[in-house]
Amino acid sequence: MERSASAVMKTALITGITGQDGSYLAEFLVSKGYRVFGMVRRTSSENLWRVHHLHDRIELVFGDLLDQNSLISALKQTEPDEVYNLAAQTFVPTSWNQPVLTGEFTGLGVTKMLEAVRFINPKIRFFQASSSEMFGSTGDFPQNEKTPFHPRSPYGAAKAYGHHMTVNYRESYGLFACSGILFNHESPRRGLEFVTRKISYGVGLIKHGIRRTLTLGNVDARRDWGYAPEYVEAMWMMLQQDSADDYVIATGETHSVREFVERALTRAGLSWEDHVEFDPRLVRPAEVDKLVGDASKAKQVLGWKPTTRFAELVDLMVDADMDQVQSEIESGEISRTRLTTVR
Ligand code: NAP
Ligand code: F7E
Repeated sequence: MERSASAVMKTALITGITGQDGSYLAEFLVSKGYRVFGMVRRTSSENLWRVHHLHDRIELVFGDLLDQNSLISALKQTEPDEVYNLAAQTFVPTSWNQPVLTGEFTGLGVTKMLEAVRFINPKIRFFQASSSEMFGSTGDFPQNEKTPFHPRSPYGAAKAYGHHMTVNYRESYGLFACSGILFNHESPRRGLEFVTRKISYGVGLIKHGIRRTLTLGNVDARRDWGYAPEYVEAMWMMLQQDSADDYVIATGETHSVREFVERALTRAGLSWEDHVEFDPRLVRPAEVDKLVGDASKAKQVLGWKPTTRFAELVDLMVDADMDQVQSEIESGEISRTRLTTVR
């Protein structure tokens, strides 16, 4: 691929650019003057809605985490200074249905990308999107970079493997490889199956008279929820340091799913009694009861801190989904297929 005329312009390759974080990171890096490449896998129907608005500012290359040569080829084509490995099978319940595939995407995929970096250009700076799910059922609160892992799902176990491999490639080969231990982060671009978006979109459907109920599993689980655009800035900050390291990225606050639902319903002027139902099929084989992160290292070293707090996050997601449902009604886009995905 032809290199830009500008000698100072940095180049980044983002895997998972079609996902929530990939789209925000692409926007952020474009705003910083980067040449941004996104790696996408071949799909039978188009899947670029989160990055449509960037179509003339990003470039796409084909590749799949399962295919080692495609990663090598993506690095050869794009010659990046920085690689952000955001691609993964990210939905925890799916990881029990497809544990092997999750291990291959979310775990081994990291090693495949690290090997590609080592082989093509070991000077490339590498970011791995690790997860608070690695802490699982640890009894230590709040969780920091030294808290032991006890993952409670195939997803959490695969992420722990990817994290350790990132650390190992730094220690064994001197790669500039960083692991961001990211606590839950949300936005109006979150997939509809994750609980926050399921709630905000569900509330939008109820408010517009399309649905009557929101059906949920364990509403007592507690999470540390932040705002996704702020988390992608932390990823970039990690790769701008003099040395590579690992950082917890979190708000330091924990709230239950119940609190999220209550705030969302209140925002829309709806009540729990009329609209929320429990479905035992949504309860997981093993739950992570409580997560809360301590991001003081990121604050001290990177100068990163979260600004969007819980109530503001819920409100912005509900407001966005009220508008989203309204525009889907107007365009006729609300289809039976779309509704069945939000069980
Ligand atoms: P997401 O919206 O589910 O996006 C996942 C991305 O991975 C999509 O672009 C998807 O492509 C891509 N992908 C999946 N399998 C792939 C494969 N085999 N080859 C190439 N691409 C593949 O996830 P997200 O919320 O943006 O999360 C980004 C990263 O941060 C993930 O690694 C996630 O595990 C991690 N993380 C997220 C959170 C959070 O709260 N959001 C917290 C901790 C860690 P398609 O569009 O083709 O499916
Ligand atoms: O569940 C409970 C559920 O699916 C949050 C991913 O980005 O963050 C995410 O994983 C909690 C769980 O996210 C429903 O049992 C109740 O306790 O939104 P979630 P997650 O599992 O925390 C981590 C950090 C990642 O790395 C992952 O990639 O909500 N819950 N009722 C429900 N969850 C869902 N999805 N649907 C329900 O109906």
